[in-house]
Amino acid sequence: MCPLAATVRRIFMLFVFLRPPETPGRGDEGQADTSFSDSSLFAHWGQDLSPDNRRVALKMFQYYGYNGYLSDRLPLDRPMPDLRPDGCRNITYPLNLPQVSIVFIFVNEALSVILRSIRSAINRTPSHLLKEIILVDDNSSNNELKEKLEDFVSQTNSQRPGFIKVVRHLKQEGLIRSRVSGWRAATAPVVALFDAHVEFNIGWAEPVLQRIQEDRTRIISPSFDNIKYDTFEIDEYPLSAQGFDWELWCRYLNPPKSWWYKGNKSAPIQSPALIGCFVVDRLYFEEIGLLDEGMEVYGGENVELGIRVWQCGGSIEVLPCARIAHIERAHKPYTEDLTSHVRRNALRVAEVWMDEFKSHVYMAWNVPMEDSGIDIGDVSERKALRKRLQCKTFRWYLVNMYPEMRMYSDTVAYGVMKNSLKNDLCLDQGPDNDNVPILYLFQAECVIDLCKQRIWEKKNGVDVNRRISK
Ligand SMILES: *[C@@H]1O[C@H](CO)[C@@H](O)[C@H](O)[C@H]1NC(C)=O
Ligand SMILES: *[C@@H]1O[C@H](CO)[C@@H](O)[C@H](O)[C@H]1NC(C)=O
Ligand SMILES: *[C@@H]1O[C@H](CO)[C@@H](O)[C@H](O)[C@H]1NC(C)=O
Ligand SMILES: [Mn+2]
Repeated sequence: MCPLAATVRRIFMLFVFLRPPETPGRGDEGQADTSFSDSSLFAHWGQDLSPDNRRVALKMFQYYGYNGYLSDRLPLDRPMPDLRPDGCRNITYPLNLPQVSIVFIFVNEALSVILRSIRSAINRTPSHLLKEIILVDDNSSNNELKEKLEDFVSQTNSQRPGFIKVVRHLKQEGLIRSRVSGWRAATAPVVALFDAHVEFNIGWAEPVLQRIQEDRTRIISPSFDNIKYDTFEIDEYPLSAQGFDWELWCRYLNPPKSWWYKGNKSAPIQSPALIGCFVVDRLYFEEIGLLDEGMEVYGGENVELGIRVWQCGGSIEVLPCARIAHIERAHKPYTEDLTSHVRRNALRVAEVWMDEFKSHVYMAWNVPMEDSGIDIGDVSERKALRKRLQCKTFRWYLVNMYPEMRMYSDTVAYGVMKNSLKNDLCLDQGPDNDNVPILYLFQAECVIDLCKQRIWEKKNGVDVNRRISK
C-alpha cells in the first residue's frame, strides 16, 4: 500500500543511498528520511521507557516495521474517530445488501495487530452482512502466530462455527498469491481483500456493498486514513483517487475535476487504479482474471488490476463514506530487495497491457527494451486473457481514465551518459525542478542503476530533456 508521500520518499531514498557524498547542489533533498533509521521510533514516543524496555521495543520495531511493543499494550477494541465527510451519516441503505467475506493476508505480523484488525471488522460491520473472516498466513515464522492465533480462532468459532477460516501457505507465495488464496477460500457473494494491519471505521460496509449490488463490475476501495507506525494515532488523510507513476508505484491522486464539480463530498470518486486493498464481487473477480499470479512478492498487481478492469469493461471507485485506517510501516517485511520485484512485475504489466506505451515503463526503470536481462516469466496466459475479454487499448485508458498521466512522444534516447575516456564522470538530470543537467565525479564507473537517466525528446524540432519518473 501507498504511503501518502510515496514519490517524495522514493526520491529521498535515491539521494540517500545512491548519491556519492560529493554530489553538488542538492539542497534540502539530501536530508535522510528518518523513518529508515531505527531511532525514528522514539521521536514521538517512548521517552519515559526504561532502557531495557526501549531495547525490547526497538527490536520489535525492527522486526515488524511498526511499534509492536505499543500495540501489545493497546486495547484490541479501541474507539476510532468517525472521519466520514458530512452527508455520509444521513444516507440510508437498502436492507437486502449482499454479505461479505473479509480476507486478511499477513506474513510475520504482530498478533495484537491482526487481532485488532479482526475485532474492528467484527465491531464495525453489521453482523448480518459479515459472513466470515479468512486469515491467510503467508508462511510466517513468528511463533506467536501459531498456537495463540489458533486458540483465538477456536474460541471464536466455538460460538460461531466456521466464522474464522485460516489458510496457511506451506511456502512463501508473496502478497499477490496470498490475496488469491484468500479469495479461493471465500464463500460470500462479495470479497474484501485487506492487509492485516488495519482498523475499520464505522459504516464502512454499507456504501461499498450498495455500489457493488448496483453494478457487479465495480471494484471498490475504501478511503484510507493512516495509523502512525510509532504512536498508533489515527491520522486523517485527504480524499483521494488512486493511481501510479510510470515505474508503477502506487500513489494517491487528487480526485478528478468531475468529482469536485459535483460539490458532494460523499459521492464516489472515480479512480484510475487501486493502491492494494479492495472489495469485489466474488464471481466477477474470477471472470475478470483475479490477480496476475505470475507476479512475485510485492507490487504492480494493484496497477494491473486497475488497468485491466477499466480496459475490459468494469470500473473502479473510491468511496469517501467507507473509511479504513491502515498502518503505513516504516519498512516492509517481505524482502530486502523489494524494488527488483516491483520492477519485474511492472514489466509484466507493460508487456501485457500497455501496447506502444510499454516503452514508458522501460524508460522509467531505465531498462533497455531489448535484452533487458530481466526474466519476467511467462505472460502468455495474461495475453490470452486480454484477448478473450476483448479489452480496449491502453491509449483509450490513458486518454479517458488517467488523463493526468504524462505521455512522452518523440523520445530520441534514454539511458546513462558517460564519457568513454573518463568514465568516473556522470552526467545527471540535475535538480528536480530544473532542466539543467549536472556533471559530477563518481567514485567508480558510472553504473546504469546509479546514475539517474535522462530522457531526450524532440519538441518542435528542438531537443529537450526531462526526467520520466517523478
Ligand atoms: C440529515 O438528516 C437530518 C434528519 O433526518 C436533517 O435534519 C439534516 O438536515 C440532514 N443533513 C444533511 C446534510 O442532509
Ligand atoms: C513454512 O514452510 C515450511 C517449508 O518451507 C514448512 O515446513 C512450514 O510448515 C511452513 N509453515 C507454515 C506455518 O505453514
Ligand atoms: C451525495 O452523494 C451521496 C452518495 O452517492 C448520495 O447519496 C447523495 O444523494 C448525494 N447528495 C446530493 C445532494 O446529490
Ligand atoms: Mn499495508
